[in-house]
Amino acid sequence: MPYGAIRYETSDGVAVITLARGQVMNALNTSMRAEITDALHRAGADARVVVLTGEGRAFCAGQDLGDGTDLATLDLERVLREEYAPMLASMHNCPVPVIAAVNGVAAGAGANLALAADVVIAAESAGFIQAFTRIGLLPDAGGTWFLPRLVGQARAMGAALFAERISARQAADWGMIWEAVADVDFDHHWRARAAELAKGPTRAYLAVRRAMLAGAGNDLAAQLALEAQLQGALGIGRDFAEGIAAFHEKRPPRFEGR
Ligand code: LHQ
Repeated sequence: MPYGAIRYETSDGVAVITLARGQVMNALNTSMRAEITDALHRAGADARVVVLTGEGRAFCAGQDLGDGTDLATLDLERVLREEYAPMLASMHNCPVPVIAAVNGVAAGAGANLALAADVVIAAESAGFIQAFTRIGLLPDAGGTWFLPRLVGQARAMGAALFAERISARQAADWGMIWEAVADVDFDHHWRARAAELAKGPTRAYLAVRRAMLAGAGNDLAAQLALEAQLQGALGIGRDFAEGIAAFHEKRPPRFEGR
């Protein structure tokens, strides 16, 4: 699929998807959703980590509200089921870890797209806005699933009802994201983080995601059984053997992601 609404680059095991509609703050339209979905599938084969970021001063302003579509007659249920859900699923099920490098404002579905990543790193000047109720909607793109898990019910409800801008620093303090980084260091920092994960034990990272997310729906016995099952599979993998060898040889491990 040729890309026009995003850019896709890979190097040294890192795939970078850049939302590239800077003139509208990288607002999401049908093409961009299809391209992100496609690129996430591709990245799973091309790289050992994928980074989602935005061009210009925004990460993503959510649904494109100004592309001429008559929003009053748009079938929102269809758009969410057929275009947003596959995009979120391709992120959530991506066979390599996903980093959202939030370079600027992330609003509406743009905020929740970021929160679907495994790790969110934001520039200090960035912010997150659950903008939906400002236009009479509820948080979609997974917002009602991710937000309460990340920050708890009280903060999720406040963020949705007041629809205020939550600064990157506050988001980090709340545990909504992994870290807020000074703007001058941001680019270098997320690239270093991505490079680190690209050299890591990919299968272990995916097992971490799976177990962490399953925990909310499991009782302790079921979760211990899942951990045992996943650890059993990792225990016969090459990366575990390499990790143990490196430990004994007092050297950094050379993981292959297998
Ligand atoms: C935009 C947008 C935008 C187009 C800024 N679209 N142009 C799913 C299913 C289907 C339909 C409904 O929605 C959904 C899910 C959703 O995502 S609903 C939520 C949609 N997003 C929003 O409500 C956010 C709207 N934008 C804003 O609140 C502000 O623009 C933010 C806070 C993002 C940035 O504020 P400022 O930094 O003050 O910039 P600005 O407002 O001046 O915007 C700059 C330009 O970007 C401007 O264009 P212009 O030609 O005047 O320079 C905006 O019109 C354009 N823009 N967001 N979503």
